[in-house]
Amino acid sequence: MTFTRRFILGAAMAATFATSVAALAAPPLVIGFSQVGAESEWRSANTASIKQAAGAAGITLKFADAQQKQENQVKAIRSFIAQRVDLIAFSPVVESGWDTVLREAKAAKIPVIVTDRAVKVTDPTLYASFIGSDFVEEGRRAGRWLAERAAKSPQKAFNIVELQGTVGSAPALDRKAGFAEAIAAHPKLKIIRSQTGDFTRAKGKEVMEAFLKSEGKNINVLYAHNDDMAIGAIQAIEEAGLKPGVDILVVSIDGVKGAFQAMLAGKLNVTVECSPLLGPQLMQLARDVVAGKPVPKRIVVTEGVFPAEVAAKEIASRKY
Ligand code: GYE
Repeated sequence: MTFTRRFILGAAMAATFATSVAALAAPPLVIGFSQVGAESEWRSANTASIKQAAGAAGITLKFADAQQKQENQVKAIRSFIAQRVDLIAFSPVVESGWDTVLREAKAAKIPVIVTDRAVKVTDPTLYASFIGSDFVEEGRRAGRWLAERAAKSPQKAFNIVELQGTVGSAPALDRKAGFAEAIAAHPKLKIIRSQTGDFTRAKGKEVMEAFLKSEGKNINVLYAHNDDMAIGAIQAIEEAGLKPGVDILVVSIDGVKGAFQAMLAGKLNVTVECSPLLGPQLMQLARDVVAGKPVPKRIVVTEGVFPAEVAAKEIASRKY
């Protein structure tokens, strides 16, 4: 090898080495993430997805659980600002009341991604992007399923009791609105009681017990805004000596494993899918936002509907 060739080769190797050292030395992206809580199977799967995806992407995740309280989320966001993270992501427990803290993030030049649940803010530039499901459509899907089922039945009236999610949360407001819209043109379908069960099993059971006490055999359908409340309510129905899925049709949303098991046991009639597996997309989006790339303001997750008849075929491939 001539001197010149050796020199070029050496220089090239040194350059490659320098680049990889620079890449290694670049500090990892730091994301502060404020999670709603651990209220449901959906939420646990969502948390796991986000933690795994951050690990796989080499992103440092500062994770804060708000225990379903907005004030805890505001505190967490303020602490992420003080720590000067590269980006803040959060799943807002309720829709309203975020303007002030998001303005503080903007003033500190820390970009924000809203995930899972939407926020209502006066200034849309307060966040870079919102990635999550179309909850109104999920409500419509539940309503359409019921309308079709009712249309095929000789039964004249279907009295519905509704278990709403957390008061003021996007999924509770939207799933209620979408369902109401889908059943509006069907005189057989009527909501007779509607109350919050806060997206938890315990509350779902408790409120269903109260519904059963006051309405008893008058109830033909339970529409629950999530599977956990439906599962809690199923217990209440059984304890009242009735057959869930038969005496009372059970319609819910999420598509978690527990719902598939309930369908296989004949106790739940349908679950509308809402995917919690947002982690990988969220990490990619965070990288793009921090790199200053243009990103869509709204990213909608694609989802399906699973009636009990397909539960046996689908359960093995369910990831949450
Ligand atoms: O449906 C429910 C959870 O925001 C989509 O929150 C989420 C909802 C989900 O507690 O199970």
